Order: sequence, then structure tokens, then C-alpha cells
Amino acid sequence: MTPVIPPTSTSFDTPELIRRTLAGERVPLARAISWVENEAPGSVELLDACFGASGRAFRIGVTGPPGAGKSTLVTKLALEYRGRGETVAIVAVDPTSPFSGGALLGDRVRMTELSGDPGVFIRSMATRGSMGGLAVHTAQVCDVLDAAGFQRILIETVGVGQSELEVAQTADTTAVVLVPESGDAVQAMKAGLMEIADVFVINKADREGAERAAFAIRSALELRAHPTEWRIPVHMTVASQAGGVPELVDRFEEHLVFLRDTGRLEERRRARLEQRLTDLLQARLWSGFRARVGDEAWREQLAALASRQATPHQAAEKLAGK
Ligand SMILES: Nc1nc2c(ncn2[C@@H]2O[C@H](COP(=O)(O)OP(=O)(O)O)[C@@H](O)[C@H]2O)c(=O)[nH]1
Ligand SMILES: [Mg+2]
Repeated sequence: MTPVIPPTSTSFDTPELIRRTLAGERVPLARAISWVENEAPGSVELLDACFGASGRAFRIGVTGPPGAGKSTLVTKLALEYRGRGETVAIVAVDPTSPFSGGALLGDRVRMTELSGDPGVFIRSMATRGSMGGLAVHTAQVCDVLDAAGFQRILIETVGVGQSELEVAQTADTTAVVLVPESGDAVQAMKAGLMEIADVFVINKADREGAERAAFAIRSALELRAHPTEWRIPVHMTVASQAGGVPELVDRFEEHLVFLRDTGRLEERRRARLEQRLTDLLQARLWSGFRARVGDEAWREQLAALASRQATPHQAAEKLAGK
């Protein structure tokens, strides 16, 4: 029996997909992002075209521990930006995000506040990909959204682990979201969040201890060895009620102006592009090298290592000479 093949959804050839994505059409845009995520055959051509048309959007990373209220906040931020006439794309790199379909029903219902608005586009990142990992993929997806004309891109990511920190760093501005519970400031410093924050948010400020938490972070910031010209704001929000959200958007926009006026925006973007180039090249050179070496020689050296007949340096030397 022949299997029933479901009718395929509209298919695009590469030039058409590129043209319609750049024109900001939603269906082609969604397809374009899937191409990027799956590293589909036309994706490099697509990315090249998008790269040339990107650089206009302001990318804002929202990171912090699970449950801090990032998704809630991102929803309200998007609404606020819409109220100001800006188009918004949301990229969720958090598997538990309601935007990824991973969260509780209540969260997903909340997200419907944004549905039906053509000025909002929501996308979750499902795969890590081979070409340089999650951060590279996120940056690429942001390029596509940027090229499609979205003016603000909000990137939600869980602030745990190195790869998530790298994702946060693909943004122009990074907000670290914490909650009032004591110990968060210390934990933030440990997790490396302190270094990447341009804006601190104490969300759930309706709970006790928000002022204290804000004070603790401000004190920690003052102790930093290299204060920058940008005074990192510590801002309180009640995301569930949109409390403090307009002011938070003001802080973001101030930071954008600061970055532009001081030349830091260009500097940051250049540093990030260098990182992206490095990531891509590493992935590419590594897979080329690994294919050249082959499994047999690889196993041989591993065995020599395990039996102490070769040192790691000697084994590396042998393989590198292949
Ligand atoms: N009390 C209070 N709860 C909040 C606030 N913001 C979010 N929440 C709740 O905190 C929980 C986790 O929120 P979510 O946005 O999914 O957090 P995420 O894991 O950081 O994305 C949800 O039940 C939200 O309704 C707030 O400002 N105050
Ligand atoms: Mg979330």
C-alpha cells in the first residue's frame, strides 16, 4: 500500500523565498527561518541576502533564571513597543518558554495577547545546528527577522550555562532579570550574568524584598573594577501587571542612544561578528579535519593515549600532520 502523502505546503524556490522574506511576508519568513534552523540547501544564499539587508533592528536579550518572569516580561515589552509604533519579533531560546510551546497552559494563554497582530512575529529556536551552535543560529535567525523589517527583536534565553550566555551576547543590549529572593545578586555574579548585563531588572517587585535585592545589586555594581560611562540601571517591574514596563523600554532606548552616540554599537557588533566568524570557521575547519583524519587514525591515537604509549600532545601532533 502506498503511504498517503499529505499535500505539501507552499514550496518556494530560493530567489522567491529571499525576495518575499525581504518584503516582510509572514509565511515565507517562517519558512526562511526553518531553512536556517535546518541548514537547508538554500539557507546560505538566503542568509547572505539577509545579512546584506540587516543591521537596522535593535536586538535586546532578556535573560535570567527559569521562572524569573522573562516570558511574561517579553510579552509586555512587545506590547509596549507596539504601542510606540515599533514592529517586534520575539525569539525564544528557552525550551520552557510559552513561545516554544513548552510552558504551562496559563503562560500560553497569556501569550495570546500578542496573537493576530501583524506587527509581531514570534519564533522559538528548536535546534542547535551544526554550524557553530546555538548562538550562531540565533544570530542568523535575528538577521532574517532584521532583514524582514522588524525594528525590535527580543531574544528570551535562560541565563544558565555558557551557551545561553553566548546567546544573550548576540544582542545589542542585554537585560538580566532576577527576582527579589535573597541570594540572587550573588548567584548572578557567579553565573557570569553580572558581566553581560546592560540593564538589571528585579521582576516580581510585588513581592517582598525587591528594594533590598535592587540595593544589593547596585552595591555589587559599584564595587566593579571598571565602571563604564553607562550607569547600569537596576529597574523594578511587575511583569504580570505590566508594571514598570514603559520605563524599562525607556531604559533600553536610552541604552541604544548611548551605544550609538559613543560608537559602542558598532564596536559591539563588530566584536560579535568576529565571534560569529570564528565560530563558523572553527566548525567548518573541524569537520573538514575530522573527515580528513578518518575514524581509524582517530581510534588508533585514542588507543595509544589510553595505553599511555602516546601523550595528548604527541597524539594531537600525529593527527594534525594528517
Ligand atoms: N507575582 C508575580 N508573578 C509573576 C510576575 N511576572 C511573572 N510572574 C509569574 O511567574 C511565573 C513564571 O513566569 P515566566 O514568564 O514563565 O518566567 P520565565 O521562566 O522566566 O520565562 C508565571 O507564573 C508568571 O505568571 C510578577 O511580576 N509578579
Ligand atoms: Mg520563559
